[in-house]
Amino acid sequence: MEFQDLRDWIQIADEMGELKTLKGCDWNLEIGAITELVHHKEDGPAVLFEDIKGYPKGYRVLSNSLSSRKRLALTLGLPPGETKMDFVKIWKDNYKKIKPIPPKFVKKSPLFDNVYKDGEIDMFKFPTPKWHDKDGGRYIGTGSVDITRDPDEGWVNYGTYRVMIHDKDKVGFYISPGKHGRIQREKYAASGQPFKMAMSFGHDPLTFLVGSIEVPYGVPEYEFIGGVRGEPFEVIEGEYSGLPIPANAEIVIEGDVHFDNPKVEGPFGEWTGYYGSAERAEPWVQVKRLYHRNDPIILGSPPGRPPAELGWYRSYLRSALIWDEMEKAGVPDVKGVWLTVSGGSRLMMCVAIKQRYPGHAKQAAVIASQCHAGAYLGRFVVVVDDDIDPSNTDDMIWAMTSRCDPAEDIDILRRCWSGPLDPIIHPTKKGFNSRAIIDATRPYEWMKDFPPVAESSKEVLDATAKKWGQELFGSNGKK
Ligand SMILES: Cc1cc2nc3c(=O)[nH]c(=O)nc-3n(C[C@H](O)[C@H](O)[C@H](O)COP(=O)(O)O)c2cc1C
Ligand SMILES: [Mn+2]
Repeated sequence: MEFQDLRDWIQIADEMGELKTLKGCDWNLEIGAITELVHHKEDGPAVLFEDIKGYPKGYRVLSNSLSSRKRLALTLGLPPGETKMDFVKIWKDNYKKIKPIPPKFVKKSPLFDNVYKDGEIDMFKFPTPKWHDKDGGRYIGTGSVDITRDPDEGWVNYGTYRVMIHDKDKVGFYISPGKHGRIQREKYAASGQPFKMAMSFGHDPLTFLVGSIEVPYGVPEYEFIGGVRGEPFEVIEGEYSGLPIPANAEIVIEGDVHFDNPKVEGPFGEWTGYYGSAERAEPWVQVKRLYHRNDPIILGSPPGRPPAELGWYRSYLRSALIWDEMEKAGVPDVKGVWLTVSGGSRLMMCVAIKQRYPGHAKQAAVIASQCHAGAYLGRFVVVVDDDIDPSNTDDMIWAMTSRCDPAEDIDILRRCWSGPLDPIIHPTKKGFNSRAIIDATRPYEWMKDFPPVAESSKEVLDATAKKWGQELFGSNGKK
């Protein structure tokens, strides 16, 4: 792996031409708006904010770290491939080989350069952005990980769950039902035993990435990070909580979770593009220790109206997981899977298959819509033939509009897995939603007689692009 911490990563991204540095921006909405401008664009740059208004010169924020394929490949230590589907395949093959590796406990960390205890803690000492106009507060935790230990089973989870500053020594957090941190939190709430928690607000982007994808229950994310890196991930033991904390982190807190007098958390702009879960009273953390490196960097990744960073990188990763789960469920000849970034990498999925038998397309669609990686808060599943690139929205819509007769080819699944964030579900009915299964393949029974496609053969197009592409487009035409 080319980087050991966020600072190495920033330097490499800069050398790759993948980073912009801006000076003099305002934490109040300006950093958020700039992040929106860059994350709405495919392969937009990462942005490092320096000299933030009202804060010491070295205190920085990095946003949009993972939204380009090149930076995602850097972060995972993999080649970027030539196309989106290439990289989905590269990650799918790599994912199968990852074996969790136990962490290495170390004593030294630059986090110990600045340590604050009870009475000295001020969470407002960092240039935490107010990301969007209607947010209920300043969210220091967006590209962050919340660190919790299962009180019965003993294993530790790192989950990316948003964190809002309530007060100079109090923060709030939100975890959706079913997430690992939420299951653990509910065990503490039920037993009444003390619940200590740690949170890291800046670290290398691989830590964030792993904290925000579906690592299996019971597997500590730091062991999965070790597996991706091919070497143990270094952690320190938190002085207050005893929890394993990334040694390479920039800003970390430890504290006690309070269930009494819950505090209003939210609203916060969410990945669906709305304030769907509104604001609720939630448990909060009394901060007992604050550690930070000199000149600390917050890693920011605000969700919001798609396309956004969390859609770009998770479309690659989650599409590969769905593909893998479909194969494990015995669906043959899957040729590609893509979650559209405009659906927040969940709400719309396209699956390409080579049709082998009657019913193959429906089988593929139903399994894709209900397998673990695809089931939560989905909406539309489109199945296409293998001449369609599922990551190309124009291709997918052409297939839908030309190979799908709605009355025949659309089915609805009801009472599927949704959640509080689903904007179209009325607040009193949240929890379930429905799925549209759209068969946009050529009808199996008369596939051979289906009208031929009006275009030159692939060989002719490829040869022509090779000959003239540079002159016409300044590239070979591939993305
Ligand atoms: C930027 C970002 C913010 C997120 N915020 C939350 C959140 O506030 N609450 C939540 O439950 N999940 C949130 N998620 C999704 C979780 O990180 C994701 O479901 C992850 O798999 C949870 O970890 P777990 O599988 O260990 O529970 C967020 C993801 C990203 C990328
Ligand atoms: Mn987990």
